[in-house]
Amino acid sequence: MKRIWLGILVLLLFAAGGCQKQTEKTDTAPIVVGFSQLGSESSWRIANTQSISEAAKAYGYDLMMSNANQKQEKQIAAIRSFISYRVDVIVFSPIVETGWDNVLTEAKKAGIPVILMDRMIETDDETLYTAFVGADCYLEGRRAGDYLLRWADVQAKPHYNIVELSGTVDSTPMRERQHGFMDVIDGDARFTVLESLSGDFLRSKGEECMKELLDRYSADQIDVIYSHNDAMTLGVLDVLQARGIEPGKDIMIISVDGEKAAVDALKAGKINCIVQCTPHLGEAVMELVTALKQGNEVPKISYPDEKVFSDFDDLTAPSVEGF
Ligand code: GYE
Repeated sequence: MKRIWLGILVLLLFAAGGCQKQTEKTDTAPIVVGFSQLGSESSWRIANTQSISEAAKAYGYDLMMSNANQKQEKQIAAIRSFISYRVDVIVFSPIVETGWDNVLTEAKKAGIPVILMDRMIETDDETLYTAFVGADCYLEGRRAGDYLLRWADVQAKPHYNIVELSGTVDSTPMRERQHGFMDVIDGDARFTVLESLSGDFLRSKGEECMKELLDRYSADQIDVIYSHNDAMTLGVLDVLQARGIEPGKDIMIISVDGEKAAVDALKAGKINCIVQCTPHLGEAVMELVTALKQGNEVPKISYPDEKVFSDFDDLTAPSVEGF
């Protein structure tokens, strides 16, 4: 008899525990992070997704991850599902800058802090996100421009034609990498930007854009290609090489990111400059999550340290390494 009573007691305790888990989180429940990744368009993005998953694991947090395959509606739907699940913190990488106010207002009303990772939003209400962690893309654009100035001084030609391959229209890296670059070269009569085409951060579109450009211009009409990421740059290299044009020599190439294949191409003289942009943001994100859960103040904006690799440097140095 005693055994039966004990059995019933254990069952009741389990039932009570189960109920509690569904309705409210106990202090010992793991922290749940809802992460909306924007897609898988580049090696940068894939390394970034991995960095977030590994860091969540290392910190012992449960990660609810959803990949939006380049669609803003899917990101909005993912954020809504994180809100209804009542995750502890929402982390997301906004594909474009505008159109987030409604869903982020819902998150705010639900009392769920939002960390923007890698890309910014445009909003009149800064309280819609708690923190941003990611590259200073404006500085990256300026760094690309600074390299161009240095290179042009050495070449000492009177004039250079530039073609820009931009990333996803209206995304932070597209806007800021363009803005920073233009701010550096603006007013310098040596430079003309012939065209700016969007390759959407995709290798395949980088290829397409380059083919299109070579339909309109001969190779010697283009002096410089400024590409907003390595994926598109690698597509460009394929097209140039297939046409017998030597990238890095016949046309100067500036890229952004620093993935391994691009760093190898830099070392081989096919790319002249890579402005580094790190995808390894996981640790910084989880640090923020931890601070928020402990009720600590967090910085509104955190930028990682990044470098520039170029043919002005010693490219055999161990620090010149891709991800
Ligand atoms: O440079 C590019 C990626 O948002 C900084 O997105 C990121 C950019 C990165 O697809 O390769």
